[in-house]
Amino acid sequence: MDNKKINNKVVEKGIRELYQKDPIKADLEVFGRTTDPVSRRGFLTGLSAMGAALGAEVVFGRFMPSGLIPAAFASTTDDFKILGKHPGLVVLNDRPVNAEVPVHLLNELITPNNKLFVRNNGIPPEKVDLNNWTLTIDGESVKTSKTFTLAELKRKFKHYTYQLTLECGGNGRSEFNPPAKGNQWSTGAVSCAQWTGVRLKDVLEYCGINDDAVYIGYHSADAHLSGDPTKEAISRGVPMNKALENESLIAWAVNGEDIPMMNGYPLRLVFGGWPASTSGKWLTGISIRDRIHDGKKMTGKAYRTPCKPVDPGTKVADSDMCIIENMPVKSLVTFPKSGVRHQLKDKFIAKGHAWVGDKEVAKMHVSIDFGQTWQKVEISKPVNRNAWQHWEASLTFPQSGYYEVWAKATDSDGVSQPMVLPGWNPKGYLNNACHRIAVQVV
Ligand SMILES: Nc1nc2c(c(=O)[nH]1)N[C@H]1C(S)=C(S)[C@@H](COP(=O)(O)O)O[C@H]1N2
Ligand SMILES: [Mo]
Repeated sequence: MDNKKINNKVVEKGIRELYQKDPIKADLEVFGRTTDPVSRRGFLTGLSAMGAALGAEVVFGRFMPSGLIPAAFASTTDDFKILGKHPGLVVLNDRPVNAEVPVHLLNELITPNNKLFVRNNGIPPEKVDLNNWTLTIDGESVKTSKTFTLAELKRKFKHYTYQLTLECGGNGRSEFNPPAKGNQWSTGAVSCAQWTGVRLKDVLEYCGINDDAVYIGYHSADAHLSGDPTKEAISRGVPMNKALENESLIAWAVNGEDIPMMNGYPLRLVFGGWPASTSGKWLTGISIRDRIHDGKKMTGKAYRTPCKPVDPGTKVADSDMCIIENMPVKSLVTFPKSGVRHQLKDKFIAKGHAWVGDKEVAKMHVSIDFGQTWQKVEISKPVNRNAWQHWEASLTFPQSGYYEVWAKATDSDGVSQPMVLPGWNPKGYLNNACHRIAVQVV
């Protein structure tokens, strides 16, 4: 759909931009929809204009929250190409390279290598010499520092393969209001591929871990954007308990192949369920620290949220920001593509994935009436810890018209996804609001 002309009005700005600035005003400008101050729902005159723009009546329009861009208009259409990646990836930035995957391309149970999103903080190494690539384990809390070649790593330690969910802490950032600086990810900074390597714990234990060990921090071969060789692009890590989990890997392969250059070739850390920024790419070193790792993007506001909730737009002191650990419960509708036309008489099949940090997704629900009612749907067991799970729903609609299918996952502690944007935070992390698609029933 053309974002510039909606409801026969030429909209000067993109609909996203309008809604980002002032959602209630945008409703009025675009659809003439004003908000009932008590119910916070749009008055019906605007809804019929919205229906006209969508080409069908919004059947459950009376339940539709105001200030919400219809999902039919909300998708982005820009696409560029990155070598070795699916042409459908959306490039958000080219220096450093950042690219996300449109949600309908994430339908596979195991994300293929050409659909692994790319999030670079610096400039990847240009040439990789496999025979001379080494990994050094050091730090205040290592018993004996050691350096391994790739061949030694592969020979000395047992190999494991796990399917692991990697999601950027900033996935979903584009929805925050006031906006947060940084890559404006929509929903596509997530993957779940099969990673092969050695257990981080086997390597650390081989070197010896002192009792005062608190954290591990990684070091990598990518360059800082400034080109200054004394600066690291990023150097993050995890507490010892996460480092010593069975599924925490030092990996050299993904889906049975070499790791793609952009995703960390030839060696990387993989910590499923944690902000993907902890999964160091182009890995050259791991320090066992006697303190919380203080490398680049561990301090200040990076990958941290306010320890206590704040009002949108609040300036928060660095000392009141807490490090993000495991990621919150979330799900996607990966099939069909938003905007699909569907025959009223047919069954409607929707599919997707759901995941949550170090826990399991226990329940999955979908709604076709903006959350007034939810239907419980099938969800699979994870193939291993930290792997995403798959859900499938078979739905029917009461009459023809415009609908949205919303999905909501609930984790093993009973915590569900919020329908609207969760706690605003200065850097726009952890948006796990429900995902939705538009359906035209004819
Ligand atoms: N060396 C290095 N590791 C890195 C990064 C980086 O820029 N350099 N980016 C991190 C961030 S912020 C994310 S979200 C993930 C992205 O992994 P991917 O690009 O393979 O999807 O890698 C992490 N590991
Ligand atoms: Mo990230």
